[in-house]
Amino acid sequence: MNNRTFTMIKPDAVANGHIGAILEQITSSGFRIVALKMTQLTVQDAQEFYAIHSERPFFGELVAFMTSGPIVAAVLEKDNAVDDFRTLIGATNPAEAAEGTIRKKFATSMGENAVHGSDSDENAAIEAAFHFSGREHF
Ligand code: FUP
Repeated sequence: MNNRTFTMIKPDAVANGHIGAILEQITSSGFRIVALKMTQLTVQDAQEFYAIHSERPFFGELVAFMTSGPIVAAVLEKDNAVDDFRTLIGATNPAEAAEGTIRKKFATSMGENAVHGSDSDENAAIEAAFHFSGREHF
């Protein structure tokens, strides 16, 4: 699946009214939306999704933040999707994100950084399957 990635518009960006602007930047950058939904993670969902970070000091805050309100989950298609999407969103810390990137424009802090983007093709497939059934991919 090297032409697909998974993203979430996180609770901060949803609460701040940025769903439309972020989806517009994603599609105008050449990504096709394959799957899309607004949903809210349970604590169990967030703990499972971010299990790789479970020993990190920020894990509790991360889970609390990611369950604090609705998110928009999506699967995106483009050549070189994982790497190109990570370039489009910018560095994890918005203070270090390049000008024009989604995190530079819409994120408020390292913890509340507006969007998620998968870090590998393998994780993109796992994360897409976590949120969407086969019949929800178009
Ligand atoms: P990214 O791949 O850019 O989303 O970043 P990571 O997978 O390293 O981190 C996942 C999420 O954990 C980030 F989006 C925000 C949070 N995080 C912190 O709150 N503090 C940190 O020091 C690192 C990550």
